[in-house]
Amino acid sequence: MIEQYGWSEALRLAFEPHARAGYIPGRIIVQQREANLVATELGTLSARLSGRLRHEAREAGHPAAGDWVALSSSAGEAKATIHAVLPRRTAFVRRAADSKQTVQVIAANIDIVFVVTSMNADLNPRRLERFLAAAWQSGAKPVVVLTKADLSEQPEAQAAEIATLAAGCPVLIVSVRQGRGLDDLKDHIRPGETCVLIGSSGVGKSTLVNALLGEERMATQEIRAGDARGRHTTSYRQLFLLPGGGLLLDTPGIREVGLIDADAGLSTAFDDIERLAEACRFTNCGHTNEPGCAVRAALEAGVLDADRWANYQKLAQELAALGLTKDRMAQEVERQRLASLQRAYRSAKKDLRDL
Ligand SMILES: Nc1nc2c(ncn2[C@@H]2O[C@H](COP(=O)(O)OP(=O)(O)OP(=O)(O)O)[C@@H](O)[C@H]2O)c(=O)[nH]1
Ligand SMILES: [Mg+2]
Ligand SMILES: [Zn+2]
Repeated sequence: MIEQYGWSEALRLAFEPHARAGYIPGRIIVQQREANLVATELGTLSARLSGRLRHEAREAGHPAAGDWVALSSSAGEAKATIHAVLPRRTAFVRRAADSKQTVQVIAANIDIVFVVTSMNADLNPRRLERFLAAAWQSGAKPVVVLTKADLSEQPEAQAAEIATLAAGCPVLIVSVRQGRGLDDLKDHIRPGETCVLIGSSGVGKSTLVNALLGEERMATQEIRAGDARGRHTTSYRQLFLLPGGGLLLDTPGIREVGLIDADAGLSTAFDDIERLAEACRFTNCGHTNEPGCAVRAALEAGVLDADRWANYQKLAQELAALGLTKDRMAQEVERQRLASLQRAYRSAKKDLRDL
């Protein structure tokens, strides 16, 4: 059963120490504040964090949808306790809205990030660039999904425009209302792979989940008439097994994604700009009035869009401003790693004593 959820040989190896401790593996398929639902060989269990994990979660963040975890469960009970989280292969993270320090993991161990935006008032190139930077940083592959194509006069022209800022990642035109583009979407969801839908409230993420499942499993709701914003219908993250064998994670709408440690993501999302900057005469060119500046030349020739350039600078500044915080977070991660090594060492010593 857990093979369906992407359990692999690599995971089995990573799990060995936990198996020796008597724990069973599982994948978080529903993440809620208090209890998570975890898919295991014993079926779907409702699981809470162990006291120690709960304590650590205050700083390191909670285990997330898509995480593989080590569980204990008493026979015959549908309840379990999560003791450890396996290292993540990839993760889509954002800075929590209320804090500069807290990282929120939105989806773990994902292969594809569908960046979803609808072809109405929601379509905002600058926000899309920000989402794409975060998506590239996750380690998964981004795919842009333009929904509600039925509302656009010229969906192809709009998609072509979006493709110019999407740095080589696929741009799909979809309309659930017209049944359009769903096969293209399915083609990106391979058996055993995990895809996550990310985007503002009301863009039609849950509608896509229902369409791909072939049944209404997620509630959906009309957007507001006044400003076309969504109503935050989905309130928790849930991973679905699709008929084709792929896995799709629905998430609550997020309007903003605060970047965190996204240097590599920014470079990939703005690959065109990075390449221009390499062509500047001076390696430390500030792209203001230096002679031989390739960026200014591209701006003047209209090859580089001025808004895109401004957005790149803004995101780069945002990351630079986080620089200090980032160092502090790195220290914290190192502290936690040492602490958990010490714990493992102590319990190994105890095991030896108990022999
Ligand atoms: N015209 C049109 N409307 C659509 C389409 N797909 C979804 N909608 C409508 O958009 C509204 C919002 O859809 P949801 O699926 O609830 O949006 P969501 O992204 O899940 O929103 P949150 O859960 O709040 O993040 C619903 O009224 C849907 O019927 C489409 O292809 N065309
Ligand atoms: Mg929804
Ligand atoms: Zn320059």
